[in-house]
Amino acid sequence: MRFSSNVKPYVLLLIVGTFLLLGYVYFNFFSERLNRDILIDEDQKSTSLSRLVFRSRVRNMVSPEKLLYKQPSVLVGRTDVVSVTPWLAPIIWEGTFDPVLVDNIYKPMNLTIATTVFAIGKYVRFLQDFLETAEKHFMVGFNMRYYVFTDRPHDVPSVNLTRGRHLSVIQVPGSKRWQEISARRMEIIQTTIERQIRREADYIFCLDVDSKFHAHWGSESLGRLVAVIHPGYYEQTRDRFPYERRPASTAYIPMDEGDYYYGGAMIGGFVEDVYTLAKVCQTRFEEDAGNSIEAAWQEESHLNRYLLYNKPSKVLSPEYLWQDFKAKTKEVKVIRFSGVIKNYAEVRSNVENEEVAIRPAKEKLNLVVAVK
Ligand code: UD2
Repeated sequence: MRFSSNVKPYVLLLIVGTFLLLGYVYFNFFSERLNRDILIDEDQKSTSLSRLVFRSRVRNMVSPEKLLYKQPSVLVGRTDVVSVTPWLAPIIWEGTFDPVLVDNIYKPMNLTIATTVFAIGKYVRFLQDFLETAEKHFMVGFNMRYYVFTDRPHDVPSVNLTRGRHLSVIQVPGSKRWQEISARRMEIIQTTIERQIRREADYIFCLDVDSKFHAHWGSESLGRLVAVIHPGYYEQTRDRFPYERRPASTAYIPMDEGDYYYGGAMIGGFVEDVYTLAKVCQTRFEEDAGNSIEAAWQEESHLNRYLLYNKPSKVLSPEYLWQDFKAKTKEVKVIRFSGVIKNYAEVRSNVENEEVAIRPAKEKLNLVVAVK
């Protein structure tokens, strides 16, 4: 075919335009497929299809010039604890990081941290200490947005917050079953992320309210997906972890699998990663409910199953989740956050009817032995 000389440029332009358009379509379609393929878990794949936009993003670790700090060594360091997982995620212990250096890297990023906390029924009484101690020790110097979920908004104490820190109270229904409150947290976190947190924060921590901060908890804990090792089980072998052991549950973990036993009192990371985690755990919880099964430790069991196959990028040592009834052990140099001693029978709504509900956390171990 022959073209007249003034038609040629238009045809060329048309061909180039078509190629550019095809390239654009190809890139968008396949880059998305590629991202999906990185995910391991089946349930996570379907969740990733969501087109929500999040603020969270990976940033360069820029250290200010002329900052003076102790020279890091490759030979001298803590030898009494393991500070890296077999998949090469750091395990954060006192003495494995320089708080001044880490904070100087993260603070100029002008990050906003979301903290969700549930205070339903009588648990509202724990809020004052939780918030007051958080103001002293938790992510100090960072923009903070607390999201308090409660059925008793009028009982939320007024606590003085430092500049850049805000608190929102979100009313949620109460419940007669403490197990349901614990389990429903995943669903509520998920919907609140969808509605607002994804636009308001870069990182999120979801914490138990019946706890206090006792020492520095800062930017060393920031990561894509962050979990904490439960203080009750870090010296145990995996077959003694209180994972869900019934194959009928979607939280099931066989006896010969498992890395650590993670505490349900803390999940953290990029808002997007915590959103996916919450969504997957919620879906599995509902699937179990449809089959009349409730995992041994509700959302904590689903969390452990999720983290076994979707490894956290950072693991916090039990310094970040202690329990007041437990004596400090030699490897724990500093207790940063600890669950207060509570009278389960008094604070929980339905304990008088259910033997399992009054089983305090320290007796979880007995449960495992029984299962075994
Ligand atoms: C463990 C976990 C907890 C959760 C639970 C699952 C630790 C230290 N804690 O704690 O995170 O996985 O097992 O069973 O590993 N809540 C209310 N009102 C209620 C009951 C609960 O607001 O009536 C909220 C509150 O934020 C509380 C959280 O749910 O901190 C967990 O409940 P819990 O502390 O009673 O559970 P516990 O001690 O068995």
